[in-house]
Amino acid sequence: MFVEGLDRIFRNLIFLKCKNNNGIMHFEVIKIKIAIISDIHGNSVALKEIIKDAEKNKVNEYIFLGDQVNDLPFGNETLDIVRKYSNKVLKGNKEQYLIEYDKERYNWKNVQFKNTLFMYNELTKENLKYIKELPHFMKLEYDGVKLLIAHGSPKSVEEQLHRNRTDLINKYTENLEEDALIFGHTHEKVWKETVNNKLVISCGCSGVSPFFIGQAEYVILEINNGKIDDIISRLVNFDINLIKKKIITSGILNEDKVLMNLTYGAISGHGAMRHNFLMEAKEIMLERNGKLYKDNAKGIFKYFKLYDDDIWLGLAEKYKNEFIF
Ligand SMILES: [Mn+2]
Repeated sequence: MFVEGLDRIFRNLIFLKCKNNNGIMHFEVIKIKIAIISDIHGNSVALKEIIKDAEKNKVNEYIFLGDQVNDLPFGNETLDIVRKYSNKVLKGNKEQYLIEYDKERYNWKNVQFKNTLFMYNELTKENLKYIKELPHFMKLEYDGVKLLIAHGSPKSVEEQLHRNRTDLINKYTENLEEDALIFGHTHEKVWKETVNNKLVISCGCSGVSPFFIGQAEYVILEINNGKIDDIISRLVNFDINLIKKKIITSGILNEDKVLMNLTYGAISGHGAMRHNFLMEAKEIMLERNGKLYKDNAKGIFKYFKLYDDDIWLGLAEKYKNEFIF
């Protein structure tokens, strides 16, 4: 571990010298490797495996695209790792919920909302302060290659740039100054495309992807000779049984078991169950109210789909054979 840490420091020293002493000290072409990690959602177990894999691949830099915390209840552990490895970290909608709750203190009684409250109460003061200071997007430059990174879209943490939203992707690349637009949030598998002569990279979901069983996806971007040389999607295994144990000992199950069942379902091969549950909940809620959101919600909470308890718990009863907790 100690040797690994030294190795990383050495790697970054070379990278920095190369960057800062342009014209003064000459180094032969050095590849810059950047690990881009999005949507960890509190899965510190997966994050540790990603870091191991990225270190083995000798990355120079780490970028985190937001939603580091929630839905899994290991937010502090996750943020402690993120803060140790990077200062290129964005906020996602999940951080924004905690930040705005800190201000608004909604008194919503919904069982589903207890997951957000749990994390809010768990976060250390230091970590709460830390997430409040994260930016929505960042402009970065490596060896002349310019990147615009965002969680959802350059406009908002909540906007979803799904692959089929060619209208939005066209809009955001049309007058883009940077060479690449890089984001997460949709939980789609990693994909990349060239649009309007700009590179568009959707970085997948590291913590709770419904497309893999016990595997986390992230991206390694390679910059070589002032050009993006390669975009590699990496898949690493993590221990879902360890997550199960950690969920049980975290205390979250005393608050709301349903979301944990859906989230654990997503990473253990029952992504379809999670999808169907949420679609049904949405349909029933819309039929009943004509809307999914609370009337008194402000800011980002205007997008927080909050289901009535009888819907949330009723569907839990319906799906109980597929629930593990
Ligand atoms: Mn998100």
